[in-house]
Amino acid sequence: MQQQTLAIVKPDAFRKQSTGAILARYEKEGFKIKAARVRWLSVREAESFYAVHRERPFFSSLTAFMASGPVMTLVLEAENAVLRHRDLLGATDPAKAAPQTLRNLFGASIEENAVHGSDSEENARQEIAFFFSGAEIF
Ligand code: RTP
Ligand code: MG
Repeated sequence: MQQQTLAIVKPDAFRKQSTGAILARYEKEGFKIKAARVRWLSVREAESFYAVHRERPFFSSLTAFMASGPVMTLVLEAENAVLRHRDLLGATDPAKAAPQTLRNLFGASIEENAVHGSDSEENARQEIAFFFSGAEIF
């Protein structure tokens, strides 16, 4: 079943100009890019996007980081896209991410870990709607 997921090239990877390499990897792995946009989140938008983590000790640091520079938000489509994308990301901590995963290749720390990916089909739907209208997804 074709499925969509939301990816965010986070500010660390965007700053390091890793965006092109990440997009190339998506295409190589068979993900179709259905929407893509560069944006600079406000702290408030980052807080709203990561609201599920608001009680976590790293919340204020995470949201400041996510608002620290431009990001690229993407809608990716593939068979079983949500899980396949999470596998391609690797573990949250790049030091623990399997070789050749995006976080292993491009992440710097447990916070500056290069890419976000939706973790369930339901969250993917919500996260895609957070950033894109239906008319912006092709
Ligand atoms: P994401 O939501 O960004 O795809 O990452 P994830 O599911 O692998 O990890 P999650 O637990 O949802 O955490 C969201 C983001 O918060 C930052 N983080 N910092 N300092 C810390 O211990 C810590 N733990 C998580 C990371 O940027 C993580 O991706
Ligand atoms: Mg998460």
